[in-house]
Amino acid sequence: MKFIDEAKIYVKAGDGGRGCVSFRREKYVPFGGPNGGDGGKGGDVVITASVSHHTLLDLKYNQHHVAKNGSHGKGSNKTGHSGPNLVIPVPVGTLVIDHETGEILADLVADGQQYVVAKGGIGGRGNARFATATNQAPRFAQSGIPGEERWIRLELKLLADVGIIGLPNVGKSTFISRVSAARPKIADYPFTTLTPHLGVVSYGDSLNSFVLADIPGLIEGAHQGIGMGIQFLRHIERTSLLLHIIDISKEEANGWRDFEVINSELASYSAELALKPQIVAVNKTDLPVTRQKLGETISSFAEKGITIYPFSAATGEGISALLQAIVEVLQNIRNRKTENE
Ligand SMILES: Nc1nc2c(ncn2[C@@H]2O[C@H](COP(=O)(O)OP(=O)(O)OP(=O)(O)O)[C@@H](O)[C@H]2O)c(=O)[nH]1
Ligand SMILES: [Mg+2]
Repeated sequence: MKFIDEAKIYVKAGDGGRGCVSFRREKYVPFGGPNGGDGGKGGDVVITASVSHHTLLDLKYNQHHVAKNGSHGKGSNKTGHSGPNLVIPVPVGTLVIDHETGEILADLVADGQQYVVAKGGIGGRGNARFATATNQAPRFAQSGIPGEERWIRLELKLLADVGIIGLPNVGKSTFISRVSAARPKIADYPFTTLTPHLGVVSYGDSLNSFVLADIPGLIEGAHQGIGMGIQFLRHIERTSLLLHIIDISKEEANGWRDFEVINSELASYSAELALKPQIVAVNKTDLPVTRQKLGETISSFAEKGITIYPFSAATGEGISALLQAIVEVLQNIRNRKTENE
């Protein structure tokens, strides 16, 4: 399942510094010549593809990017310092588009690939440069050229990093709405979600943002077409990690049994999917029945070596610990991927 992440940003390169008007003044040198240095170049705005960035989320909230100006020239033929380039890191796979014309300026496909979106202005020439045989003491210098500026659009096709699985009604959609801008329908009946939804989640550092996919709930027999069937599993085939949500808020619910039902449906769909790492979380800890059954559920999973993350999508309790766990696992998987490359 593809999903476009977008950000529109304003970039302005630094202006060139002004050239200097200055004359040599030394004792016993009656006619010191002009010695005004040139202005420094303004910094460029450079977009750089980086494997450690995964979404455009931080750029959505940070729209203006202005590089520093070059400094002005000085006397004694000193050229002003150049403004440093302003580097904007984006995920690998980002398209850089001119907002006004719609023209694709760059397709950044490799780690470290760079594109200068706004060139810094060159510095103005100091008066030393204008000395001629007929005008040996020019009293003028150039001003610097302004840095380029433009609005650009960044576009990234995202693939989900984490897929949410579970029975209908466990609160998959409520969770994704709580942690991202995705707004799938939520209701107190099974099969509320009829199509997959993706959301970008940021947790802590923007480097840790990831894409979460909510798909319709599965039930026993889904592989035979019961309920919504298992065809939606193809949307999470390429994720790195599954978030398995369990609901024990009904008296008769048994967390372990539900967990096994879903896993056997996964296995009927694809052995590869069934082998993906899972984080298991119990939702609805705000409800008394859930709280009452939580201890025994945690122990029954612990016996199999599985940690349970309890949370409430309704109140937000436990969500931060759950996101932390997801981000840590993803980080490990991403690190391993980079090592292998
Ligand atoms: N009390 C309580 N109710 C919750 C919580 N999370 C979700 N719910 C409720 O559970 C019901 C189902 O929530 P959904 O988010 O639609 O569940 P789902 O897993 O997406 O369901 P399907 O799309 O049908 O598979 C809704 O009535 C939610 O309001 C929670 O933390 N506490
Ligand atoms: Mg849903």
